[in-house]
Amino acid sequence: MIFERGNLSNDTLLKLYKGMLKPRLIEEKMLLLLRKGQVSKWFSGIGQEAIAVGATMALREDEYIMPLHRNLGVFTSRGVDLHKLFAQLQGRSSGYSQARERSFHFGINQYHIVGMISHLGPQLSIAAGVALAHKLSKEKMVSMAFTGEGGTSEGEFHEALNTAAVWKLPVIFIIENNGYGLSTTTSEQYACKDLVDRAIGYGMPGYKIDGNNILEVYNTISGLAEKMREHPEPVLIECMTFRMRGHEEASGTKYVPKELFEIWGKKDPVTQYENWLLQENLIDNQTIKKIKEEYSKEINIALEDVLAEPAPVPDTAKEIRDVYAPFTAQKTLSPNSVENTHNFNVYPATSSKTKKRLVDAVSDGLRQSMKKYPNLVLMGQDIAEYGGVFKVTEGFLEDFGKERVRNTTLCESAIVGIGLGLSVKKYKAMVEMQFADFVTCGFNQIVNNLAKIYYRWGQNADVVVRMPTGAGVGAGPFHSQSNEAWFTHVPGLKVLYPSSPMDAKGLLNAAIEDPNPIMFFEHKALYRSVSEEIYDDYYTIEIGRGRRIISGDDISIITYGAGVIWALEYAEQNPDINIDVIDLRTLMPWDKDIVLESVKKTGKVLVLHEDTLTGGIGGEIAAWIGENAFEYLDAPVRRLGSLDTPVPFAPELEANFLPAGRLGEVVQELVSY
Ligand SMILES: Cc1ncc(C[n+]2csc(CCOP(=O)(O)OP(=O)(O)O)c2C)c(N)n1
Repeated sequence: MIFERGNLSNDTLLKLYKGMLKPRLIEEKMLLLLRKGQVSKWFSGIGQEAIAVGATMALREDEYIMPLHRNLGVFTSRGVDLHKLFAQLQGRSSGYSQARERSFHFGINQYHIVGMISHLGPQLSIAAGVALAHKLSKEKMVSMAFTGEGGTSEGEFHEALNTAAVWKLPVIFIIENNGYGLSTTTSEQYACKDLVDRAIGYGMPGYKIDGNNILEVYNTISGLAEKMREHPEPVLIECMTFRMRGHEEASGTKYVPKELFEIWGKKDPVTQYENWLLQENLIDNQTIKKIKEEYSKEINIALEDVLAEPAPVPDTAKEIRDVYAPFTAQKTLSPNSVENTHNFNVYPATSSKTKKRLVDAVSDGLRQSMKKYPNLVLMGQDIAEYGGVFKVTEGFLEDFGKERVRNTTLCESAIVGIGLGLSVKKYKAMVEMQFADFVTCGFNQIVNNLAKIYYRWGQNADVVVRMPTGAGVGAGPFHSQSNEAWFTHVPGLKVLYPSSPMDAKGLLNAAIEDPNPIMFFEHKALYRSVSEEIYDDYYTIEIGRGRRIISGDDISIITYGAGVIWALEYAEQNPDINIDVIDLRTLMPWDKDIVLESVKKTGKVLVLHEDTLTGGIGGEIAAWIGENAFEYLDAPVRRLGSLDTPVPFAPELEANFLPAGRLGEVVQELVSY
């Protein structure tokens, strides 16, 4: 191994050595504890320290890093408090995730580290999002994300690199090619010669380097970072290294040929570099011994303290509270001219109104939020010049510019991840799914990253995902689905689903104000078929409040979205039945008070939705009524949804699929029960 110091000072050379030594000593200690059963799981980075340490030290301390499971060296190089780190690893309350997360699945904003989730891939997009924030704010900074060579097979690798290249984002993508992805060899993982060659396909520079040579890692990355700060663009670096231990300690290394350990053992990054420092008289054995003793002492003290700490004591109220980032909605007092018919938080300043279709109301709200929040960035396929397929953002490009109204690549996952990266840097993001159906391609980022990140380590995800949804437009199985129930089931998300223009504008504004991740459903069939007079000024409507659309005391129809329209039509055609129609408007958290009030009034309830029946949110509402309002019921709670089939294309089949045609029958049954 040849070490080229270039113009590095003696001080830097020594710092790099100490930087590698610390994670090595921590790991050796952890392996001892593991044998004693005092650590539950350990993913070793032994033999790979030069990458995490060299790369981290090459960046400025305020530049974000997205590490993975073998990157202890990132944390130690940022000077993370060892006590808190060990408490984290031991599942103690004083750790960085309050015992909610395991191993390295946590971030620390103070040290500019975004923690991984178990899923390989998402870190790359978050790094791109942080880099986008740097570019928008004209900060001359880079971000950096790690992946193993196995992780490069994930779709997110492609999406993140492709989008970063198209948008020229200053991200350093590092592949740690350590030969194995669990037991999978590189020849079973990819068919190209070198992974770095993929950089050519993405249109970015690529470098293949010796990942065991700390000076090569440090010099390459610090040189590139310096250039990228001035001339933003992404770069791919493939660091060749070897995994000297099992995938995780319990899984062993039987499948790895013994000679590989011998070959790579001779290239150990710590001993190789140590020998070179000795040879160059940059360090002596006594100093090495002293450093090791100091580190061991620091490690032992921190560990002893942590091992003496009691196990966490659960506090259910706190657990539930921490699912969402704390937030108090802005409120204004009601001006005399405006009635509170819709649960306004921020009232419109005047009573001036214009008739608008639902699609125009969404657009109006979005435009006013863009004016109110200069840090709000819109992203979606074809949303700029084209104005989006439903024309919600028509004219936005002219008013707000290309930086804030961004046409995206066909990369749903990366775009949602970029939204999260933006919120790490205190931006707000709105991501438009072209159709709600395509959210499947961004599902992982939404349900695993956005939804859980605040609970896990306190970082909020200030992202609104707009979801043009629903059937009734003859669009077939993949442009018609109602998929809101996928998200109501995920703690950490809020799910909004307005049915009227007034609510659509006010709830969208409220969603953008709220720092939590929000799924915002807009029914495509209602976009242009429903219109009403709505307030011209900016206003917000309280999230989590349902609305009584018409009052009656024969039966309750608890519904939302297109269900509201069906219920109203039915009520109009059947004036002899007094129906209490409740529009939930928010599906998570939903308004239990208004439901209870309605049940008390009528004693007969139909929960109606367009979503397929089984597993729909209606089941949850019906169960809640059964548990909490049984004594007020005069009939079994009924549910009505679409058939449990995919959404068919032909209008006749689609009409049969949807529940509207069966509504009368069920209402009659309830009334006469
Ligand atoms: C999306 C996803 N699929 C599967 C896994 C299970 N898994 C965890 S680590 C790993 C191997 C990863 O290999 P590589 O990316 O090369 O990183 P290394 O562990 O070698 O550092 C696998 C399959 C996962 N974490 N995420």
